[in-house]
Amino acid sequence: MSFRRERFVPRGGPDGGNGGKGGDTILVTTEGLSTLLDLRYQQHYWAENGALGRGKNQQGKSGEDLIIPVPLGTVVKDRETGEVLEDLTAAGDRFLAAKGGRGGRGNASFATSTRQAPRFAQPGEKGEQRRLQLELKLLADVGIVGHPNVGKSTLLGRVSAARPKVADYPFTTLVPYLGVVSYGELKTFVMADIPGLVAGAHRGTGLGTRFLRHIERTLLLVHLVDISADPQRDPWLHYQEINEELGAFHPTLLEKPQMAVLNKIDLPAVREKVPQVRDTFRHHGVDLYAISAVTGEGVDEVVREIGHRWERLRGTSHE
Ligand SMILES: Nc1nc2c(ncn2[C@@H]2O[C@H](COP(=O)(O)OP(=O)(O)OP(=O)(O)O)[C@@H](O)[C@H]2O)c(=O)[nH]1
Ligand SMILES: [Mg+2]
Repeated sequence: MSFRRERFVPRGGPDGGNGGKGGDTILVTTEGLSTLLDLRYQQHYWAENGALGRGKNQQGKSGEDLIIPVPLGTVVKDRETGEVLEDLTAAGDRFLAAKGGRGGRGNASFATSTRQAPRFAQPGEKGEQRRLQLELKLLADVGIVGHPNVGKSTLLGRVSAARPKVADYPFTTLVPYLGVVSYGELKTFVMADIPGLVAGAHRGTGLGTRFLRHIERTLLLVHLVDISADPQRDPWLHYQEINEELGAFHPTLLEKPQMAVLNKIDLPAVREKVPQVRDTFRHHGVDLYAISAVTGEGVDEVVREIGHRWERLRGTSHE
C-alpha cells in the first residue's frame, strides 16, 4: 500500500504497484543427460519469488521459472500416492512440477471512482509445493529385429542380465525385453529384444508391430538372420521381408542403420553356407556378421561393433 506524496501535489492518490508472480518449477527432458544423479545430490528446489510491488506504481518483477533438466525416460510420480503423473519420453517434454504463486495487488489497482484512496492491498499467493518421486525407466538404444525363432532372445540373454524366455517355437517373446549390454571398458548400451516380425505384421499379423514404437527411438537395429529352418531359401529375400514390414509400419524405421547378423553358425548346415550368404549380402552392399548366440562364437566382436557404431551415431545425433 502506498500513496503518492510530493510537494505541491495534495492527496496524490494510491500508487502501490502489483507484486510479481512467483516462478514455476518445471522439469524438462534433456538429451545430454542419462541419469537422475543430479537430483540425488540436490533434492529440494525453489523457483524464484516474485518481487514486491512498490510505490510510484512500480510492478514487482516476476520470479524466474526454475528449469530442472531430467533425462529422457523420466517417470514422475506423486511421492505420497505413487500415482504416475507424467512419462517424459521425448526430448523437450515438460512437466509443471510446482506452479509459482500469483503476485499481490497493490492498492492502486483497487482504486475506483467511488473509492479513490483504498487503504488496503492484497498479498501475493504462496507458490505450490509438491513432493515428487522421479524414476528413470530404461529406453532402448539398440533394437534386435528379425523373424520369429531366429534367436533374438537367446542373443539378448547371452550379452545382458535380461532373461527373456527362449524356446524352439515362434512368438515365444510376447513383450519387449530390455537389457544393459557392456562393451569396452565400463561402457554400456541398452538393447531391446522385440517380438518376432512376420510378413503382414504391419497389418496386425503376429505381434511385433505392437512393439515397434519401442525401437522408434533406437539409433541402430541389429537385424538377426537365421537360415537353419530352410537353408535353400534365399536369405536376402527373407531379410527384405522384415525390412518391408519395418518400412510399412513407419518409413523412418527403414532409415535406421542396421547391422545384419547371421545366427546359429554352430549348426553345420548353417556354417557351410556362411561364405555364400555373406557374398549375397555383400552383393547388395551389406556386410554380414556371423555368430552363434548359443556357443558365443563371434558374439563379443559383434557386441563391440554394435557399441562403436552406436557411439558414433549418438555423437552425430547430438550435433
Ligand atoms: N543351434 C542354435 N540354436 C539357437 C541359437 N540361437 C538360438 N537358438 C535356438 O533357437 C530357438 C529360438 O530362440 P529364441 O531366442 O527364443 O528366438 P527368438 O528370435 O527370440 O524367437 P521369438 O521370441 O519367438 O521371436 C531356441 O530353441 C534357441 O535355443 C544358436 O546360435 N544356435
Ligand atoms: Mg524371443
